[in-house]
Amino acid sequence: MNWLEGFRKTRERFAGALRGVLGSARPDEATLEELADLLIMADVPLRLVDEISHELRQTASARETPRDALRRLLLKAIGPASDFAWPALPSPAVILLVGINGSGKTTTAARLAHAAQQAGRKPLLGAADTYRAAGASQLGIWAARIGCQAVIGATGADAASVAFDAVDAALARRCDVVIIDTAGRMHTREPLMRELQKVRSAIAKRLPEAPHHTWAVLDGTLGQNVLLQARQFHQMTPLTGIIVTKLDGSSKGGFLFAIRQELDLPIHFIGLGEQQADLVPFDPAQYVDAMLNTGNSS
Ligand SMILES: Nc1nc2c(ncn2[C@@H]2O[C@H](COP(=O)(O)OP(=O)(O)OP(=O)(O)O)[C@@H](O)[C@H]2O)c(=O)[nH]1
Ligand SMILES: [Mg+2]
Repeated sequence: MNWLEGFRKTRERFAGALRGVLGSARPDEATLEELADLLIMADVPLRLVDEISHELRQTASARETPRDALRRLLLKAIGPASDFAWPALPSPAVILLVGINGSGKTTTAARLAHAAQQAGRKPLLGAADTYRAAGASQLGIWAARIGCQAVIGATGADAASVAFDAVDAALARRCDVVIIDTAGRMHTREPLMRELQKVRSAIAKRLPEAPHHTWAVLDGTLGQNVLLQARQFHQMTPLTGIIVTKLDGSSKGGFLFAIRQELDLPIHFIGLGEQQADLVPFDPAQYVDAMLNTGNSS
């Protein structure tokens, strides 16, 4: 799945209006208003939409074309790429994944392990989702498929001790990246959220500087609603970044701008489909170009 296809639903929202804007040296007022409405529906933050409308009104007298102006604004709003790189991680490094139910944590843990392996690291998957038998076995199946090490917690086991065991096993087995999957939890459920603090301190007990990364895995179909989730998780267990999944099923792909503007956290990876290879490093320029592409196919 490529970027254009991954953001197809979002683009379809405003492609028509965008064509009107980009196709003329001087877009008319009705087209600009239509574009603003559609961008808002795609969850592009209001402030950015206002800025875009303002700038596009100026392009008639400026030397910059509407397309160049829009591209410049969007690139500025999305900011630079994250500096995450597998080779730069210390050895061993621990990455903790958190998020609400069904956001894509387990799938993402497996895909990250695969990506780490491709980058020449030796990953270990830790299944600290001990609420449901299915949670742990799902990750075990992934580990077998990828061919990587795994520590799978028994159903009902203490998530914190599974996380400890995973780090311990990684040290014993000389694995150098530990990816820990946790149970989905509502950001509003205080006791469940507290459990994350226990998981975190158990990890640090075995490896003092860990976890090196804590990433919130957010469901891209929910749009800006995930901002609140991310803030709550950030309070419980300081985040070092965001992963957004399911963008292929979302028409609100414009909310990545809101993440960058409201949360001040890097977006490390995004999910553009159901295949293993569909979790890709977030590339701001590819994102902006996918947004501005007005063709109707890949
Ligand atoms: N289309 C699409 N589906 C995805 C993507 N990422 C994950 N999914 C699907 O989302 C569903 C839920 O994924 P899981 O990884 O089980 O989610 P989870 O966060 O572990 O769920 P809980 O453990 O129940 O909280 C699965 O059917 C995945 O295949 C993506 O980028 N695109
Ligand atoms: Mg899961």
